[in-house]
Amino acid sequence: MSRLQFPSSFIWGTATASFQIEGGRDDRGDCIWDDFCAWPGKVVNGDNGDTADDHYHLYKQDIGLIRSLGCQAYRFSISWPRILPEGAGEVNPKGLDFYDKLVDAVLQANITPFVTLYHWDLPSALQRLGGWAARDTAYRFADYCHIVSERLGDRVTHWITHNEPWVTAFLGHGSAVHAPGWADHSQALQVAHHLLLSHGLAVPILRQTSQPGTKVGITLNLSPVYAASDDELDVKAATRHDGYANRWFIDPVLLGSYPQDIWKYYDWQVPRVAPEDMDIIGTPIDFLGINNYTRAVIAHSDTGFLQARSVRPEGEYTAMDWEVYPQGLCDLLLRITHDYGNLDLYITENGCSYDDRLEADGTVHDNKRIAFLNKYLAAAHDAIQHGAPLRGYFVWSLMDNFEWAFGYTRRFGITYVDYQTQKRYLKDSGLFFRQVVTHNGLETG
Ligand code: IFM
Repeated sequence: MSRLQFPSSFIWGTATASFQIEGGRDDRGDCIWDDFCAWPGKVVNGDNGDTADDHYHLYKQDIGLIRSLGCQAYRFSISWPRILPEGAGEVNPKGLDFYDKLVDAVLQANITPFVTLYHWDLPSALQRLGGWAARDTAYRFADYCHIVSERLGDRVTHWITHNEPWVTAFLGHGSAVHAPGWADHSQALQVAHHLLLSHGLAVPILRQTSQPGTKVGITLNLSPVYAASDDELDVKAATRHDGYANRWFIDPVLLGSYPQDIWKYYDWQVPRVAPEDMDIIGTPIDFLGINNYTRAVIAHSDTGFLQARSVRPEGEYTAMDWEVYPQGLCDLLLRITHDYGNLDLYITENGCSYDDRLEADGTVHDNKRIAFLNKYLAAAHDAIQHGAPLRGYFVWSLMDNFEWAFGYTRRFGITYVDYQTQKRYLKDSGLFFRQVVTHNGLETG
């Protein structure tokens, strides 16, 4: 038996997001996901976030759970409509108080909060004014960040502006499978630009209103892209897909410019960009958060927005029908390091959904999840050995929760949640993760 040991300063954590776990609907304004859930046929079973995991009331117990795992950090997000029910204007004091207490409880448990400002719950009032398609929303986001960081910045030392802007832009506005449910690719590109702009506007605000030394970053969902064959057409399609899914977001944030190959390809669909925007978006950040679950394998197609189609390789798949491809995580981390330089990296999400079963004795034997985590963690370790400045890993998720358009039918947690009773049951993968955190490493062989 040998051990893959992580660096002594490595940070282990779990991740969640406000709409997916909080519930507490009466104490916040409406958001676009409330509206989407009410739209017949959009969310499986018509599920919604009204109660979710009732974390709004059970947060102390949930922090106890994180503490019992030995984690050094907890990544959660703030609900914008809980702070500003109308998106702007009057602040809901109860909302600020909730996060104030949450941050204190996290710190008291000796856990560092990593706070995400936007994990998809845009106030409905702002959607009525155009949502992210309206440039003004970027400025409203900056105002909201100011309000939050003025209150919490004396204690929060790690801020994440956005979670997965690609998802908001393209699933929310390109393919209509996420809120607000639009299907217009050129609009999605404009939305992506406004999300990036709002990130750039927020960075200096978060720094100014927090303690010296506070770290500010963004979380992108990134997947390594492989061509389905050596055929030149497939290789070019894979490069386009990489431009669309990865570089369209990393380049503006880290290089201050859109990737020119894909900009030219988009042609008339490119977003309107004001002269000052790229400098704002490229404001230096302290770390990049990476969410990775799988890879993309791409072949040429004669039709479609990108003239590229996904190929489904033989292999192992999770309940989301995402391929288990741990080598992709290592390839991705090394590629980011190679192409963008020595910026601190965190895996802010990684995990998997399987059809878990709660046994009569309260156990959940989720061996597939353990195998998944084992392989992805070994891949992360490999990347560190080869020079990736990876500083931490957050498993998605602390507990089962509302999985967007899949409602409660997909379980990603290392803790099982019985939604009828709101009881939590640590799964075998939770016990496994605790071992990893305790030993700061993995047993192999
Ligand atoms: O549940 C989501 C999370 O909100 C964002 N990243 C991917 C997870 C699994 O789909």
